[in-house]
Amino acid sequence: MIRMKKALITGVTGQDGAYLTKFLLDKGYEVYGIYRRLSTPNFWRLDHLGIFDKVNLIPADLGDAGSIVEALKISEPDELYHLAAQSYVQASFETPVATGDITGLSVTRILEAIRQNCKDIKFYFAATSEMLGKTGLLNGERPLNENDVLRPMSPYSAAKLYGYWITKIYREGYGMFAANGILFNHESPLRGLEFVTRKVANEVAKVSLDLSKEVKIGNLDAKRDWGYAPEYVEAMWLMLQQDEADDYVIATGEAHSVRELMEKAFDVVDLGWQDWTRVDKRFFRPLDVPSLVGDYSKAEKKLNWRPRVKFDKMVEILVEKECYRWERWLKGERFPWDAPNYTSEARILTRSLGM
Ligand code: NAP
Ligand code: F7E
Repeated sequence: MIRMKKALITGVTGQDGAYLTKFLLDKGYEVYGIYRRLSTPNFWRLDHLGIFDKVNLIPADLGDAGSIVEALKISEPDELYHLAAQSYVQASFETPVATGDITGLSVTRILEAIRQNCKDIKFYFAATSEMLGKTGLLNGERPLNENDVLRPMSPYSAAKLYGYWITKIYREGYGMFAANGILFNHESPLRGLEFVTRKVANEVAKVSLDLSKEVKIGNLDAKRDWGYAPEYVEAMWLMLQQDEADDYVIATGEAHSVRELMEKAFDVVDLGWQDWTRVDKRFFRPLDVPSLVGDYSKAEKKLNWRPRVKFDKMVEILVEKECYRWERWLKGERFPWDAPNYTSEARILTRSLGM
C-alpha cells in the first residue's frame, strides 16, 4: 500500500499556509499545521477554503524550541514548510527585536530540531524579494534573479536574510534538503488587511457601496511585482519535489506602482481614483524599497512553473471579492471573514507619525 505523504506547515493560519494546506490536501497529503494560541481564534482562512476540519492542528510557537520539536515528533513529516513569521514590513519597524527573533532566529530553531531528530525531512523556507531591497533600483529596474546582490531595507528583510543564509548553511554544512523560495509579493482575497493590495480592494469596495468616503494611502511611487498567491504555493511544493535543494525566484516579471494599483482598483468599480484618495504620512515607512521585479526563468526551466494570473486580473479578483463580501454584509449575512473586525487605522499610533 502506498503511504500518504505527510507535511508540516508553520503559519497554517496565514494566507499562504491556508492555500498550501488546500493544495497538499488535494494532492492526497496528510497535513499538520502549527498554530499559536491567541485570545481570539484565527482559523477564518481555513474555514473559508472549507478545510478547517481536514488539517491536524498542533499548538506551538516559533519562539519556543521545545514546542517545535514536539510538533515534529507528533507529525513525523516528510516535508516541512516554514511559512510562519512576523510578515508585515511596516510592523517590523515597530517591533524590530521580536521580528528578528520570530522571522529570523526561528529558522535556526527549526533547522536544529530537524538536524538533531530527523535529518531526512525536506525543508522549505519562505524567503522574500524584500531581501533584494535597494538592488531593484540600483539595477535600473531590471528583473532580479537568484544571483543578484541582497540589500535589505527593513528589520523584516534583515531577519529574512538571516533565515535565507542559515538555510543555505544547513544545506551545505549538513547535507540537509533545505530550499529557499525567494517569493515576490503574492496576493489574494485571503491576504491580511494591512497589505496594500487587499487594503485598497477593501476600501474601494466600501467607497463603491457608500460605506466609506476616501482611501488613505502612503507611498504611491513604490513598485512591486504582484502575483496571485494560490499559484505561488504550487511553486513551494515543486521546490521540494526536486532531487536537490536549491533557491528559486518566484514572480510575474512585471512591476506596477501603488498609483497604478489605485487606478486599476477604482476602475473595477467605475470610479476615478483621484477623487477618492488621500495621501497620509502614517502609511510611509522609515525606509521603503522603491522598486522590485523578479526574473522567474530558473523556476520556469527547472520547476516548469510560470505565473498565469497577472496584475490586472489579480486586482479584479480582489476588488470583486470585497464588493461581494460587503454587499452580503449589508444584507446582514455573517461568514468567516476578517474585515469587520479590524479597527480604523486612524486610531493606531505608529512611529511613522513622528517622522
Ligand atoms: P501571513 O498571512 O502574515 O501569515 C503568517 C503566519 O505566521 C500566520 O499563520 C501567523 O499566525 C504565523 N505566526 C506569526 N508569528 C508566529 C509565532 N510566534 N508562532 C507561530 N506562528 C506564528 O503571511 P503570508 O503572506 O502567508 O506569508 C507566508 C510567509 O511567506 C511569511 O514568512 C512571509 O514573510 C513570507 N513571504 C510572503 C510573501 C507575500 O507576498 N505574501 C512574499 C515573500 C515571502 P497568526 O495567524 O496567529 O498570526
Ligand atoms: O507594501 C506601499 C508600501 O505592505 C507594498 C509582505 O508580504 O511582500 C510584502 O511586503 C508597498 C510598499 O507589502 C500603503 O510602502 C503605500 O512599498 O503590501 P505591502 P511589502 O512591504 O512589499 C513581501 C515580498 C514580503 O515578503 C512581506 O512579507 O506599498 N504602500 N501605501 C502601502 N503599503 C501598505 N501596507 N499600506 C499602505 O497604505
